[in-house]
Amino acid sequence: MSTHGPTIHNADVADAFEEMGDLLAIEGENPFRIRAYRRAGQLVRSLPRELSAMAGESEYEALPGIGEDLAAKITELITTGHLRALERLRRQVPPGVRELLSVPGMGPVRVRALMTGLRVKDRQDLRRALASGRLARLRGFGPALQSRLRAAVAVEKAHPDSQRPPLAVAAQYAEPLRRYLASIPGITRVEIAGSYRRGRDTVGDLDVLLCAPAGLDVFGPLKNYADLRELSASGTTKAAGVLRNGLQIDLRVVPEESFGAALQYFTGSKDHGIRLRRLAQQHGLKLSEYGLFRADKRVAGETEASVYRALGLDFVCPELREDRGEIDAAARHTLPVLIERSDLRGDLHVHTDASDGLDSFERMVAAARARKLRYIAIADHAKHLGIVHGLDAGRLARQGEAIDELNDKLRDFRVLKGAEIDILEDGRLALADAVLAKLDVVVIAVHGHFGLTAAKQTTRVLRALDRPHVSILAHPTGRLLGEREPYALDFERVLDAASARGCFLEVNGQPLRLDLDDIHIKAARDRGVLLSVASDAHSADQLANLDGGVRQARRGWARRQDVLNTRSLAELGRLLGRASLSA
Ligand code: DGT
Ligand code: CA
Ligand code: CA
Repeated sequence: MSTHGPTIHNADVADAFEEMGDLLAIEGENPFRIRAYRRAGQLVRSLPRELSAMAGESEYEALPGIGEDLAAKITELITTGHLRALERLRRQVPPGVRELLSVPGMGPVRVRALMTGLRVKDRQDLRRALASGRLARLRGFGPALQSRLRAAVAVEKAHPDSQRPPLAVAAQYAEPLRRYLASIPGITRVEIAGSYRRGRDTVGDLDVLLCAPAGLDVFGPLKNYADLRELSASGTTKAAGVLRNGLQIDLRVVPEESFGAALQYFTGSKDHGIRLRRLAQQHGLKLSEYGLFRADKRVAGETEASVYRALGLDFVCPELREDRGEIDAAARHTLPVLIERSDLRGDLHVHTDASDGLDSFERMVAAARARKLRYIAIADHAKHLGIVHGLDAGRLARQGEAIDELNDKLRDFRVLKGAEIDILEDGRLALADAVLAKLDVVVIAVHGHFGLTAAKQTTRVLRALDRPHVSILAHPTGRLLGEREPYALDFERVLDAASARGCFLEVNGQPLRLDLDDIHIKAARDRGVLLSVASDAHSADQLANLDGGVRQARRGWARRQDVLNTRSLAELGRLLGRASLSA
């Protein structure tokens, strides 16, 4: 790995495309081209597979929204590490102007207006234009925006690297690093601890634990790692570094006999660790990253399990170590038996090329069978304003016929008829009740009007849940990691409604959604509202999102019995109120 140039990750391609889109917009280019780059950027960022691991242009072109031109650009980036078109644009747009894009409230259209209207070329110019009142003369720069910009230019720009990357993005850096470290002679164990191991939805940094003989220089070989931007070692046991995407890494080398204690300590969470140490004290013991000690005698520490056992606790899975009652439960032997991926029998939210998916439903079915599922629900978008290629009642009926035909041929697998239906602003649904009645699974979701007040948003969602035939509320909080906060919603009331009406809440496994989050999952589970762990796959590959969904469900204490799609088809039919599925 060290002999080649740095790996080009999906995030690098996404950054390049998004920057292309921004720069073209500043240049006042064709909106379609701009949108094409932005869409491609978004798509690439959330791809579960690395582009660099794909077969090449033919496979890129099969991705939605990637045509010949973009496929060629991906190839150029991956093979050369550069994009000539981007470098050209960068030369045309002054750096200060580009930097203005990072000011909250500023987009390319506004940057362009500033540049052409007031010859603003950087932050300094913007600050002056605000101070002199000249900005007010510009169309679209009202008092509200002005005060927002004033506040924004007053504070120093946060370094974009300081954002917490989503777990799936961190994994694209962490796993190659893990493999590289494991290949260094002398290193016998590599564990990535911290929030990464706990499966948190985003991670602040990577905490890497290594086991190697005392005195071995492991950091020397690491300096050759292509994805590493900087590394500063203090001695042979401790180092800190930064990866090329800005992700920090903390490295520790620990001896075999205290590896478990160190793993326990650096896995955290901090609050879990503090509570554990307090418990150790109550037992007259001392717990540290070096082991569990009675006076000077080590009583445990070689494995994590030995530490928990010596404290009278059941083993606590990393996903649960957030100080949310897990230590008490471990002491009382009442920890939940967490759901595993192999418990899932189906996936109740997948898309096909009938709407905005990539693959035919036959391919989705084949991929689901290969992943040992017994049923999937095709839940393509229903037609509605702003939904591209959404299905209307007629196309949905024809898809239903095709599904019936396929089901007749399939053994040990069932394709369920479903749809993902927009919740309109007023809480109505984008399809009529009579159409919904014919479906096996009705997935509803908010896809717009995110900015409503909590009262309005809650009323809207409750009204939608009140419709007959509704099965599942998809990605219930609407967050997009790093991009969009959850909308305002009274989740307790949504839980009440779901519980009263026999509806289910989704745990969407898309890497940037992971929605519900762990806290909400636990609340739903505690209330007895079943969860649908779903891939929301838009291609056969993305069925892998189920893994992320399961990890998230585990963090919310979910057991097999808390999850709808662990049930047999007959049981599912009963829970969905669709007798036809039990046949
Ligand atoms: P992150 O990186 O912000 O996503 O979250 P973590 O949990 O990975 O936190 P990090 O990287 O600051 O530290 C890694 C682990 O090291 C943490 O989970 C527990 C342990 N640790 C760090 N600082 C402290 C501390 O002050 N007290 C205790 N008890 N443990 C600590
Ligand atoms: Ca960390
Ligand atoms: Ca750390």
